[in-house]
Amino acid sequence: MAELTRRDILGTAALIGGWCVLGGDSALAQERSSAGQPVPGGPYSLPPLPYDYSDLEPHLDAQTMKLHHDVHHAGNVRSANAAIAELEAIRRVGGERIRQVRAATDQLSYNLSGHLLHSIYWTNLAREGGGDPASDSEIARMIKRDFGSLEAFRGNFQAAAQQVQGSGWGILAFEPSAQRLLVVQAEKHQNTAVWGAVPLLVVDVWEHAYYLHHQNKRSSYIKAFMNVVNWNDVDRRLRAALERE
Ligand code: MN3
Repeated sequence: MAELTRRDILGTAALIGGWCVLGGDSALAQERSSAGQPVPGGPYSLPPLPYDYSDLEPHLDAQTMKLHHDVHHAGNVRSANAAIAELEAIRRVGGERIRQVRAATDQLSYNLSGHLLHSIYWTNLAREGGGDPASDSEIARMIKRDFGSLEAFRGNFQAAAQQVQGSGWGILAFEPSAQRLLVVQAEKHQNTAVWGAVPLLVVDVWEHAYYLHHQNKRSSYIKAFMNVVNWNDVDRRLRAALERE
């Protein structure tokens, strides 16, 4: 029992420091051996891209897609699973460890939000995407109702994404209590969000999403993103959200 407790505490300390120590591997070795892989046994896993890395070129380049999915998103998955394991370890040794709980909860919010948003981002894109949503789709109807026109929505959405302070996301969401669409921002992955709102269309405006191809020109990347929006996926997400209500 004493041994288990000591191991738990050591594991806790390692994770709090931002490192996930599994099976005695160093954190760096773990990082190298498991690139693109989730933490074994964790509740979250990295979804495969629904297309090849190069399929969205010339709008989104293959190298960016590969690094973004295999490294950045995978990192969120690993760290979300690590935060879950960390909180379990803290509870085993007594959940009153305030600073450890705070740090692990913060890591969970950041990384799980990142994982969830990236998972939507990939499916929001398609080679044959772009243009306007089908005129008879639910998403087209609600955009016109709540924003006035597709053009007004586009202006609002692109400006919100462009003006995210630092790293974050522009998000079109369905807000269930008023049954309306909203454009919101997320700073980092988890801040300035609206509780209960369901993300339908998300544009990642972290520099890792565009810097290799678009350098510092976030607006150029956002325009390129709009050229590959999979409106069928956005509409499917809206109809699923409406059915849940
Ligand atoms: Mn990203």
